[in-house]
Amino acid sequence: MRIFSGIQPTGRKHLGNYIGAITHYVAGQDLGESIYCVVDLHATTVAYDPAALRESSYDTAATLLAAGLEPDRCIFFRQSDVAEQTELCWLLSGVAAFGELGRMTQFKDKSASQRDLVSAGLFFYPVLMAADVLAYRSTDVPVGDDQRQHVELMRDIAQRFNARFGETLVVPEGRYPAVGARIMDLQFPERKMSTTGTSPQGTVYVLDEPDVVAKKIRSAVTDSGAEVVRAPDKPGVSNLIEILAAVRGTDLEAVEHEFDSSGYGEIGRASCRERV
Ligand code: AQP
Repeated sequence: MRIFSGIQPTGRKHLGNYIGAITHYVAGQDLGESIYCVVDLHATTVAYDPAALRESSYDTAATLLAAGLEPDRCIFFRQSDVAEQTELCWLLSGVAAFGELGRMTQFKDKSASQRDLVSAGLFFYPVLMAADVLAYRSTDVPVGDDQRQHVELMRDIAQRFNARFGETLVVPEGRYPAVGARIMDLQFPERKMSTTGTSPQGTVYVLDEPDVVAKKIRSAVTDSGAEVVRAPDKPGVSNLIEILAAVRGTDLEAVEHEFDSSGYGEIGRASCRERV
């Protein structure tokens, strides 16, 4: 097994990144050859300040090392230091379909929020992501649910490349966490917790102090009911169940069962007590 995943150095990393990706990077070190990358070139697809981007690449690297990446147990590097990845991106562009790229949800969402310029880089983002993974003949790609569409596209690109030029690229599998694959904003639980387009009060940052984390969890939006169960009309409570199960390493049913007679207040207090 060869694992590859990348993380953007944009903004401060949040609980969604931590639960959906970073903890799985750390665990991957025990499962096989693990390769992780701070994808600074992906961060240039939206407006950026070069000096700030250089700085946040170091901050993101420090966050991952603090979370448990060990350089003698994995390969950990910065995307822009390996020019061959960008070169492969260009070669893959010949088998990446324009129409498919235009259908990517992330492209549609992010291009709609750009005020000055929708860059061609934003459109090309998934091809660079495919090049990152395919360059290393990776077999497994641990990512959050929001990257599912990009992983499917990279599989299509690899298959098309192989069909045209002979078996060359390894077609990787996306690995999505069973619990915590899509952590939602605590204030707007119908939106995913994210670096951009999210609410500061609804986003728990990994560098937030414990009392700030507790305050954000305590003020999480729930709904007018009282039953602690996952349901489409209970996105806030469903999200708290997901977060608590992920940080405890239990399943979702165990959390529902534990709080089935105690109501929203108690699950909120229990979440505040947990340390990730
Ligand atoms: N809310 C989330 N729940 C679970 N996993 C998540 N990831 C992101 N948000 C959630 C996963 O974190 C990894 C690294 O993400 P990234 O930094 O490369 O950027 P992203 O996917 O675009 O996520 P952000 O932080 O939310 O940024 P914006 O606001 O720019 O979209 C990925 O594996 C991702 O799936």
